[in-house]
Amino acid sequence: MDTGLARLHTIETPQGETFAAALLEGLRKSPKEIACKYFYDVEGSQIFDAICELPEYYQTRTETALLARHAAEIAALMGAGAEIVEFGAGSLRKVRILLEAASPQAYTPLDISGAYLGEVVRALAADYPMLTLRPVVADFTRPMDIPALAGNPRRAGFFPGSTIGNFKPDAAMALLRRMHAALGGGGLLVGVDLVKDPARLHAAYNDAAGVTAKFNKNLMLRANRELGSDFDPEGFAHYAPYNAAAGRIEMYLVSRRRQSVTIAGERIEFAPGEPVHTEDSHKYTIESFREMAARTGFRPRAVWTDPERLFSLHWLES
Ligand code: AVI
Repeated sequence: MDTGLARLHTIETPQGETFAAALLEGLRKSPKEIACKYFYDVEGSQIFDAICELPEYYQTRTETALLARHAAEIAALMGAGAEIVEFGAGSLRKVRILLEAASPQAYTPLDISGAYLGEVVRALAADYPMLTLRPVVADFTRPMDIPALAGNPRRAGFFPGSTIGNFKPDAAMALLRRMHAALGGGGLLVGVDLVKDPARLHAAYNDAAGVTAKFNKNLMLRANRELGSDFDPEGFAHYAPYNAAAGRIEMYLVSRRRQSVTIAGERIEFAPGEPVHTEDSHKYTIESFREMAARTGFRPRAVWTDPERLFSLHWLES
């Protein structure tokens, strides 16, 4: 039996892949960019949790309802006594539905933010005292070798929230291939946001309360906190249009004026109106996602969607 003090296991990222190095590399480019994985420090993860509660952000409640409605079927596909491996675990809320329905032997949540993972795992451990919990701090955009648990239970992957959409299609396929390898023959349950009315998509990333803008700007505040840089977040505008031709939301921080910022002793200049690309959020049709997944070693099997076809859940077999 594991306790609430489940220790964080860390899969190290390669040397030199620090936030400072990645930030400077992205801001020296033209056009400028910051990788979206850097959104998720403790503050950013908490702001993302607030996004999930927004009336405009239909993804979380639609996916949660799908999980609840089809939990028994999903549990049967995962099989009893499995090790559920969750990629990019975040708040660990959705997995509770699977923990109740599938009675896994073990749960291995992977997340890039060790501090946040430690916090949420403690709460989960208190509620599931019989579950073997093995939180892993890992960047799943890198190769991941998750050590086997004693008894080598069958793995079932869980990748909710349409995080797959934050990767360009080539990178998404490479990621699915890495997951296929990491699951060692187990299946993967993946949540995928669907193409829909552009106005609905636009509203989801441009909420009235400004929480998504705060999430976007947290990248700069994080740099100020961690690296002592001097970004003025008011000097940048949140801009998140839907590119219908590419089927994706594109997120930017746009400089409102000529300004410079000093990061780790290096001065970066911003022209008025200059964008910094911070995220893409690709939307798929059910068919286009299944076609893509079929090219990564998985066999797409069951798929569930809501009556409005806002969101989809896919069971991919190895
Ligand atoms: C985590 N990911 C799937 C979210 C999305 O919808 O692309 C991140 C996000 N960005 C802005 N709002 C939410």
